[in-house]
Amino acid sequence: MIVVYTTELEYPWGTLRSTNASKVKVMLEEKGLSYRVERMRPGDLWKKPAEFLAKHPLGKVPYIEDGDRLIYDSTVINEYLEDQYSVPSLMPAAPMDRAMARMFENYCDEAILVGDLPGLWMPYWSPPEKRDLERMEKSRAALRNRALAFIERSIGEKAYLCGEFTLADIGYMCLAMVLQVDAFDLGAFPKISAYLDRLRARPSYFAISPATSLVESAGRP
Ligand SMILES: N[C@@H](CCC(=O)N[C@@H](CS)C(=O)NCC(=O)O)C(=O)O
Repeated sequence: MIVVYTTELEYPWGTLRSTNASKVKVMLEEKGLSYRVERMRPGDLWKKPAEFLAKHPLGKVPYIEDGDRLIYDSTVINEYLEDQYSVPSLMPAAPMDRAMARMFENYCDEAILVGDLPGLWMPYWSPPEKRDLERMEKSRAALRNRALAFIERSIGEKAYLCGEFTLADIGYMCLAMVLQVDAFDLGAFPKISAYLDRLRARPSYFAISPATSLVESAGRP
């Protein structure tokens, strides 16, 4: 059984999860693979004890163990899962379509998950009175000006970024998770609003939904 190492905690305002590790959980769910979640202490992400660095040399989550194989980085892990467990395929077939899927995936990582989203997401791991509201508002504005404007244009009339659901959409499911906790106003982005609702309606979203408890989302037998 595959083991996913991540950080997840329950709060009164929802179950919060590592965005990058949530990409991997959704991929495992979409592939119908058996897995177990191993939760690390959030403090270890900053303290980076030696035993953690021995597994992931950057001291980040996620990493997975698949038998005696250890793989880190959400993008690398999801490509590994696609290569190793090819049915159902979550990548288009044609080379240019595959490049498009990878570009959307890369955009989500760079502009959103390690770009403008942490400034909004990290404060939720603290009680309301300790949150930097100005930083959160700046992150919302940055998201609106860059990533949301780009996705609104890119999604067009399609159901998913590449037409069919692919690996490219998975990172945006993690955006859906964060914006749900934030009750983010998507009034100016009707296409994204419908797209994120479509992503939230997929059964795989249950594994990362803020409404899903830790007990309910510890893996798949
Ligand atoms: N490119 C990495 C980014 C992983 C990442 O930044 N994870 C965050 C949690 S969502 C983390 O571990 N942060 C601690 C740190 O940056 O040192 C991936 O996709 O896995």
